[in-house]
Amino acid sequence: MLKLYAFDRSPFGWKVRVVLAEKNVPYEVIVPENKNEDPAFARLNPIRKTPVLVLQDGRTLYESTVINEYLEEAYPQPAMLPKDPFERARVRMIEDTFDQYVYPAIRELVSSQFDSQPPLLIRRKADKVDHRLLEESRTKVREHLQRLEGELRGRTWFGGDIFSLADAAHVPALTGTLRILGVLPDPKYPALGEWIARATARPACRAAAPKEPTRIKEA
Ligand SMILES: N[C@@H](CCC(=O)N[C@@H](CS)C(=O)NCC(=O)O)C(=O)O
Repeated sequence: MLKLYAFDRSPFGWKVRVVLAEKNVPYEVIVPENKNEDPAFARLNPIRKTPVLVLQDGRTLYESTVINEYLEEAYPQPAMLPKDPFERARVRMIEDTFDQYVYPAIRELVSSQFDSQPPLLIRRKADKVDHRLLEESRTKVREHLQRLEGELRGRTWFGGDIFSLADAAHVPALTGTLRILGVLPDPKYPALGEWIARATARPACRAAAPKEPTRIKEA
């Protein structure tokens, strides 16, 4: 059986779990301990980040996008990339912008106003909030949501008719963190609201969700 080294609430492991569940691939989850010190974990991923996928023959893959591309090729059904070359590139572009830009903006939105004590986010008192970072990150997140809203106009999923690798990549933020923060749903983004309702109803998305979701604790 495949082994997935991942943390319950981490967005990159979560996005891989969505693809594994969509493709109905059996796997075992391993939560690494002391991953920064453990030489055995460094042999799995010298960058020491999760997720890591260990294949049945012991070979390993890391980087969530690469893992999901591997899963798409190794387990082609159901397809999570469209057939048309432009549409495939479009899906990859939307996925990549999550990893490179949306996730870092959300991380700043969180770190500017909360202390992290997993699974809790402890809201800081106003004088301990980094208001400049909060405003900057809020603006960035809104710009990304506006762009994603545009990508969904006239489409069921970011992949058009198919629930794609880009959809899987956005499940953690759109159905998780941004809902927990109260940023979504927002009537300004109706297509994203409908996407969230559809995504959260999917059995694979439910199966992939964290066992112990993040909660906010007011200071
Ligand atoms: N680009 C990597 C990012 C992976 C990543 O940042 N993983 C987080 C957990 S979601 C992690 O391992 N953080 C711990 C650390 O940086 O030491 C991917 O897509 O897999």
